Parts: sequence; structure tokens; C-alpha cells
Amino acid sequence: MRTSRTSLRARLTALLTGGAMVGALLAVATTAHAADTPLRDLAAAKGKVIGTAVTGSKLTGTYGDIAGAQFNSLTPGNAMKWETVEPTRGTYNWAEADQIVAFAQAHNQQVRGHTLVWHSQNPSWLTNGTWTSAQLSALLQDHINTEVTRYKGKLAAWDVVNEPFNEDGTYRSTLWYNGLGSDYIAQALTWAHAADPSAKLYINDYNVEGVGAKSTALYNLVKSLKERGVPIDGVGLQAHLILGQVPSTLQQNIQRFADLGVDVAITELDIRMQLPSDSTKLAQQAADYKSVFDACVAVSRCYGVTVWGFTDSDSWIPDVFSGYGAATPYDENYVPKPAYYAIAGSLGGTTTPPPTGACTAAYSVQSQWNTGFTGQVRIACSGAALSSWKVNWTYGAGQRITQAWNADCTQSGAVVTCANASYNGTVPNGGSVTFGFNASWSGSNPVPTVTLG
Ligand code: 9MR
Repeated sequence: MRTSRTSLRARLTALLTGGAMVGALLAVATTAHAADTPLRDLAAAKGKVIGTAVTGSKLTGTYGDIAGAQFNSLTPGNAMKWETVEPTRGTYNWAEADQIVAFAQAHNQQVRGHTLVWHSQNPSWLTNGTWTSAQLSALLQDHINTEVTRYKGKLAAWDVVNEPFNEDGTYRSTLWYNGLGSDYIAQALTWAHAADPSAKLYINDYNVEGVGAKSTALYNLVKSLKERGVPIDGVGLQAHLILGQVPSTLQQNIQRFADLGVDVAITELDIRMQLPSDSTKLAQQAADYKSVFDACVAVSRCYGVTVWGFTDSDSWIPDVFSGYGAATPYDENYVPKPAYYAIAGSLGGTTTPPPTGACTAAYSVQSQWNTGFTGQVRIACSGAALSSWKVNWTYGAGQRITQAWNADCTQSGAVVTCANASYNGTVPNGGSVTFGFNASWSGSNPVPTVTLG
């Protein structure tokens, strides 16, 4: 008795204080729920990065939990754009960008900087000004130097130049092209490299996913930049796609850029559909997401895939394409859609969604000694949620609860009933709550069936 108590205390002490032991326990929990392996772990096992665009103010609660748990890269959706960081000339606002970088560091994630040179989302003082070429060049150099230096060593990559081409492969008429000529691209890359030599520098565009006039213009540009020794590390294929329209030449296109000696990243993937969504469209979307991830997995220089928002509640699509939406892997209530499981499958994980609309309770024995044991019940919800809960079970071999925590438990004869404590009645969709107890046993300690009611 005495020995066993001592050993329990020793074990509990080890649990509470021993980092190695805690780590081991977490590892066991992860393995035990292989079906739930986070996308970031699946991607890492394939040598890929999986990212999401994020909005800094939303990085709490379920949004923050999913962003941190499922992705190993973040792209600020708007926080690093010129109009955000320098709304008034010489007055900087780094708050949201800093917040996202800090969140990423706390969650062991990369950050993809987005974006330094673009024709859109520039501050009005810049776009409304009248500038000579020399002034424009100095403004751009200063902007790049200031922003890249601020995050020097903290970002994995920068989308240095965004959307430089028209659909026919000619240069887009922009503030930069019109004022500085096409070499603004080489200059921007050179300045960014000088400010942070370790960041990978990309040119990023849309409608360049398949082989075509626009992607060939990008290809020729990258080829000539490489030949000139301009620092260019990769191309970003945005991939704002339409349901059922993944270009058949996607993998071939990725491969031809890879063969030039640059990385390729899918930087802004979403796949929009006409609303309302239904199971047929969601199945097609899952197949489309799988095609895109499969293409990236197939080419070793494909660095990874970033989705442009992971939840339909944080997507730009409905605002811009009237009647379209449902473009991301999670619905607006953070429930993973078929696309989520298709991504997991492409990355080597399970493709089977858990039963939807269910909350379940699972009983487990955490540790056991000659007269007692510590048990745990985990209540988890998927496609459903609880605002309070109560579970019961019947012991078949005389076990008796002596103490419980994180629940109010009573035992009457063989029947145990446990209800939520005042602070843990809520089990959100996709979330879980656990409570624990100590109990006595003798002879045998069979696991009872728990009923959630
Ligand atoms: O997601 C961004 C959205 O919140 C902005 O309103 C929009 C303005 O153009 O920009 C969105 O992000 C764009 C990205 O920076 C570049 N590629 C196209 C994206 C969608 O417009």
C-alpha cells in the first residue's frame, strides 16, 4: 500500500515536472489519434510546407487554434501590404504584421511576406503623387529596404513582385512599369536581397498555374533574371481556381519552372463554386484540391501550398465574385470539408471524415496500481457542439470512485454519473473536454461503456 502510493506520487511528480515524460505522453496521444494528424505534420513528412493566409485580429479562439495546429506557414493576407504598413508617408503601422510574425514564432511556423511591389493596395499618398522616375525609384527602394529589414531573418520568403503580367503575357501597365520600365522587377529583387539575404525571393501571379501565354511570359522573365544573376528564388502560382477547372498542365508547368532552377510555391489556393454548395460540388472541390496538392507533391522543387484563408468565414471570394464562395477547406463554422480530407489524403494521411453531427465520450485508464487507478474521460465533438454534458457508466467489478477533478461525479452502487463543472460545460464543434478521477479496484478492472446523455 505504502509502496504503491509512493510510486503513484513519484509517477505524478514525474508527470508534472518531467519534460521528457510530458513529451512522451503527448507523442502517445498524437499516435493514438492518427486519423487526426494535423496537415502540417503530414506535409512536413513529405518535405512540404502547408500555409494559410491569415487576418491578425482573428488569431484567437478556434480560428487561432486551427491556424496554429494545422499549418506550418502563415501569409499575412493584408498586413504587410504598403497601404497597411505606411498609410501616411513616413508613418508606419506594423501592428498586425508584427502580431502575425509573433504568432508564427510561437507556433513554430514560417512566415511568407506578402507583398512588396504591387499595383494594388498602395497608399493614396503614393498613388496620388506625381513622381519623377528617380523619385519613384527612391520611394520603392526605401519601402523595400524598410520593410524587409524590419523582418530580416524572420521570414522564410517574400512575394517581392506581385502580378506583373497581363493575360496575354505583356507587362501590366502600373505605377511601377510606367514609371520605371520592366527593370523595376530586377531592381526590387536586388534591393530585397540586399536587405535580407536569407529570405527566398519570389515573383507571384495569378492565371499562371497552367502552361499558357501568361505563365510563359513569367517563365521567360525568370529565365532572363537567372541568366543576369538577379536574385530570384522562386515563382508563386496564386491558384485562385474555379470548381472543376484545375489546369491539366499544372504539374508540367511546375516542373518547367523547377527545371529553370527555381522553387515553385502555390501561394493563394482557393477553389470557388457557385453558391449554395452541395455534396456534389464539395466532392468535386475535394478532387480539385487533391489535384493541386498531388501536383506539388510530385515535383520536389514545389515548396508547398498556401490556402488563401482556411475557412469560408475568412475568404475574399464572396466579396468579389458575387454568388460564389465556399472556396476554402473549412466551412464558416470551422468544420473541415471534404477538401480538407482530400488534402490530408494527398499528403499521406487519412481521407475519411469522422462521423458528423456527433459528440462522443471515451473512457481510458491512465495509470493503475495494486489497489487503485487514475481514469480519464474525453468528450469530443465533430459537426456538433455541447453547452453542458453529463456522462454515466456502470462498473462491472466493484470499482469505486474516490476523487474526481474537472467534473462533479457521484457514485450510487455501481452507477457513476459525472456532470460538467461550472467552467467546462461547453464543448465546441471540433473541440474536446477531459476530466479525471481516482478510483479503487480489486480483482479486475474492466473498462465500462460510457454513455453521453
Ligand atoms: O485577401 C485579400 C483581400 O482581403 C483584399 O481585400 C484584396 C484586395 O485586392 O486582396 C486580397 O488578397 C489578394 C492578394 O494579395 C494577391 N492576389 C489576389 C488576392 C485576392 O484578391
